[in-house]
Amino acid sequence: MTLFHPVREREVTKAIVSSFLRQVEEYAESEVIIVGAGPSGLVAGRELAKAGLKTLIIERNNYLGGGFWIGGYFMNKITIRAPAQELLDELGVPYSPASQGLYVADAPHACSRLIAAACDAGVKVFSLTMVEDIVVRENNRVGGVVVNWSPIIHLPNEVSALDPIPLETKVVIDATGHDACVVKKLVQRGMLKMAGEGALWIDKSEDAVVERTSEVHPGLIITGMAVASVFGLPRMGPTFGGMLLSGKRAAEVAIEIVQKR
Ligand code: 48F
Repeated sequence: MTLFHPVREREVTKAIVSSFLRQVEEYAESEVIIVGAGPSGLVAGRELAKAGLKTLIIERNNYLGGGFWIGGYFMNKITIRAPAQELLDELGVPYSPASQGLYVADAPHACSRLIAAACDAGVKVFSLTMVEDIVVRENNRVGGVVVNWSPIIHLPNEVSALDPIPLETKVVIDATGHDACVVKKLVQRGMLKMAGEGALWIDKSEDAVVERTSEVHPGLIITGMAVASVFGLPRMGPTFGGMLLSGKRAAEVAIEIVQKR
């Protein structure tokens, strides 16, 4: 008599492979693809899935959360300015006041609650998957992304000549942070300009990022630090309210686009 139910190795293999392949097949087409699972991407994903949209997040790392997981200065703490602590209340993340209108929370707690909330809402995630290009449609509208396994991209070409996988969608959200990786695919082809992010100025940056979260090219929305990189806005250091509220704004813009299409 053993504690666990008897199971053959082949059953474990089949369970994982068939479940994964079913998900790839199902998400070969989605309504929204979010590239990057940092704070802005996770909030956008949660809002979209809550609104009933078929939403896929693609993340190149084997962990989710981006800079939200690490917090500031490798010290595992995040700061949030009012009114963004309301989102922490909604997620059930404990925090304490640091000074007037400024709150501090444990990054792993905040991040894991946000990841769980996005998953609970119905977001699907492909991790260890890197977006390496975009799919375009008429008038260069963005109609999807082209992905590959992250480790493949780091192998020399002669070893890894592997065709990437195209995934279709109605709208793509670039939530890749400072790098703005999806935007760069358009910049390389002369379809969009990118200013590069400005110097640090906390007071200016967060409002500006939320305000300028928008569709910057047909089918492409930017959120989070990608907004600062595209429009030359100041950076903000380890304060995350702007990221969270930018993610909310990106979801609102995406819902409008999907409803029109
Ligand atoms: O950098 P990141 O956390 O982006 P964010 O949501 O938040 C920025 C803050 O963390 C912080 C800040 C403000 O407080 O300055 O930096 O704008 O998360 C971006 C995620 O995108 C992934 C990357 O691994 C990270 O988890 N990513 C980047 N490029 C790709 C990608 C790519 N080509 N394909 C898939 N994922």
